[in-house]
Amino acid sequence: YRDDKLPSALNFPSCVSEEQPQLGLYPIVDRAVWLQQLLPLGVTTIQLRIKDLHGDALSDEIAEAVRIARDHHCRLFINDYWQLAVEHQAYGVHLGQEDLESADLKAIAAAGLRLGVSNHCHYELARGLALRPSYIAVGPTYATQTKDMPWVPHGLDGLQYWTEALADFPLVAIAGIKDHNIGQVSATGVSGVAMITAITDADDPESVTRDLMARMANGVHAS
Ligand code: TZP
Ligand code: MG
Repeated sequence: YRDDKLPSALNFPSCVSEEQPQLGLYPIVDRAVWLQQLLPLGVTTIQLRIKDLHGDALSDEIAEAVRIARDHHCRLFINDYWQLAVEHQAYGVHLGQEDLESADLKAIAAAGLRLGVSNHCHYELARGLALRPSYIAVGPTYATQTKDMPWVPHGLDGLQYWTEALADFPLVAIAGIKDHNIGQVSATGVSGVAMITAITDADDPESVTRDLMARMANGVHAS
């Protein structure tokens, strides 16, 4: 990593408010049509993570997702494509550590977009936090097949450590989170719980999403 390429003292807007104090269930999806399906259920944060479109098709998909998210007052983070996120005035951008040097972070902040950053260890967390992002994602919480993750899962103890170390800063847990562990994950005090396959591979994604939101709320209250 080249830290000398990173700007300092950026100020990204907050992604939590009095009306929406937590990020909540945070589905990660690859098409705008998922927003049409999930946002009416009350999902308040979502990420569009597209890996297989280019040019106009990519731009149109992002524009469509921004429109749907606006209609539902949902916080939409665009993965990777920060220029298109700025162009279409998305709510925010999500970047991995490897994206931080090439993205124009100043332009993202200047356009008023929020920033979420992925982190997998202490070093990355320090690097991510120095940018003063809107939220920090930490993973892998559990093992996952969805993305190559060379890090040892940190589990609930790791999450508990991060939530205490970072106090009120919004944290998002990711990787391997399913219906059977989401209650325990949210009980650690994380603001958001991100997941892909628990929702996108479900036979009935809508009922699974409702169930996950209910389990998450119970986990928070049980802590
Ligand atoms: N980043 C870290 S883990 C992951 C991403 C995009 C995939 C998580 O997917 P799943 O299916 O919820 O384990
Ligand atoms: Mg990326």
